[in-house]
Amino acid sequence: KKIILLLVACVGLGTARAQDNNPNLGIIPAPVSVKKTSGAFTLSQETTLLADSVDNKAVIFLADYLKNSAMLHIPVKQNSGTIANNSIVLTSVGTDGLPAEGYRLTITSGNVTIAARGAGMFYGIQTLIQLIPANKSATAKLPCVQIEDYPRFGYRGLMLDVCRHFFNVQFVKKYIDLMAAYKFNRFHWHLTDDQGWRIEIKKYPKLTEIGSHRTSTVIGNYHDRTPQQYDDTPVDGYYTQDEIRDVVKYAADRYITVVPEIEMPGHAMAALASYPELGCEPDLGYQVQTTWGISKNVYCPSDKTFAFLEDVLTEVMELFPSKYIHIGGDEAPKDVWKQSEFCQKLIKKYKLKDEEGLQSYFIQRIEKFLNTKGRSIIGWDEILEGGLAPNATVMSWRGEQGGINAAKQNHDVIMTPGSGGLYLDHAQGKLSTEPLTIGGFAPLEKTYSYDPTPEELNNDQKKHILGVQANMWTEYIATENKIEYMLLPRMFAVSEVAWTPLANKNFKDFSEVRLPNHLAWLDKNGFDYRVPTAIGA
Ligand code: TNX
Repeated sequence: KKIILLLVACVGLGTARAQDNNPNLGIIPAPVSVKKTSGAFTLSQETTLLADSVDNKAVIFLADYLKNSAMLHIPVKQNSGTIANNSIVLTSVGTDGLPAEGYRLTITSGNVTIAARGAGMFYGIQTLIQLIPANKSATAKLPCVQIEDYPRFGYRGLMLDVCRHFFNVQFVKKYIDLMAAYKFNRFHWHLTDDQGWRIEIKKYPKLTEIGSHRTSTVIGNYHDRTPQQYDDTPVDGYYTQDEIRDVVKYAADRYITVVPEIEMPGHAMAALASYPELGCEPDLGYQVQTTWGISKNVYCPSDKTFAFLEDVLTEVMELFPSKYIHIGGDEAPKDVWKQSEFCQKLIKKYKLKDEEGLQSYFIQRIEKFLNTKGRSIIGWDEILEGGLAPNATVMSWRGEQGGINAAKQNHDVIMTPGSGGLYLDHAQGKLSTEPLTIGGFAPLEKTYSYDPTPEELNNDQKKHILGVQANMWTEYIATENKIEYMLLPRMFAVSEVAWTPLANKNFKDFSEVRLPNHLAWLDKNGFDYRVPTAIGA
């Protein structure tokens, strides 16, 4: 019996993500500055939690965490100015000179203090949580330390494609929980595509009646990896507007903005199947697509289509407070527009150069609509073709060149190149031993080593790099377990790309010293993940 108890105690300690003996205390993403001092703070049921405001959402998050995960029922008290020993103090005092989203966490043997404002308080709390053993006994010792920390980039994103396969609200929240714990702040929700329309739009019920159902899937040999396979499992599902509001609030409570993506003019088959009049050939018999890859059918740039998209975006704006609305823009073949008399007339009428000019006209018209409502667009880097919309932010996915060109034109950029290891649908190891993936290779070290600021840009241009994002496309990911396997631990690497100053990044320290405790924490919490191996193994 004693041996079993001892084992349990060891496992308990192992689940603290922090490590006393590591200069970064085991924290991921590695902070800006960590100065260890001697001694420890004892966290217990007698500890008090003092805050400037008891209904601050970061403060509530900590109290809930202590109650649910650390079994410490510690009510929040208003800070009256006198601070007794054995308190956790959350305060805006002492934040002078802190950059946006930053915090100062000081642990002495007497008290824990987090000085921060807004999101910074939430991130200070996330760091503190990493220092608390998850299944601690009645008390826990936290190492004395002074941490000053703030992010390298303001946009720290993760994308989830819920179109190719659908994932329910509960799982989306789990994804958001992971993001919050590792200091991501933008959840890019890919809601519409050829293979499924996943957001309820009241004015156009057929989008979900028809567009959210796929009868079967042809698993093509997209990258010559597999013989053609046929899967007759139907893929159905969409989020009601109430569910979306719930997710948006859940994310906001964790300082995460949800950026919705409504694809146009391509990746629109599910919409065309629902409302064929939005295509250039309404009698063609559009179907929700059952194969992967690029569809040659796209929205027709007609007044009907613009009225439809404005209606859709109006409902989208009511649901999502995000300044940015992602309008897609990628992979829109121009063959149909080339052959359409209507499109050719438009090109003449608006004195456009060609079909690329027409796509640029399309995106600019949508941008104008969203700008008048106080919103801004993000588009995939194809929106550079034919000329950028005046205020557009570019997501550079086909390498960095699109982002470089956009920054040189004084446009904001989010770097998310597949070639930089940011495509989480790419394999993490030897194809022969990995589960089926789409092609592409993104081992942990490659993801970790990515730097979103290309040498070629001067310092002013670099300011346009708002940040970085990793993408989870789900053609070959049908289950929650597989998402976790593809996400973990690569998203931890992405968190350091997005948060940690370049000078503090160190793959050996990350992977060999700090990561094991985080993997133990994943084990403890029942996540699937890929055990890291040397590159190519
Ligand atoms: C390209 S990245 C796409 C997606 C696919 C992905 C697969 C982008 C803007 N478009 O439609 O799912 O590749 O890796």
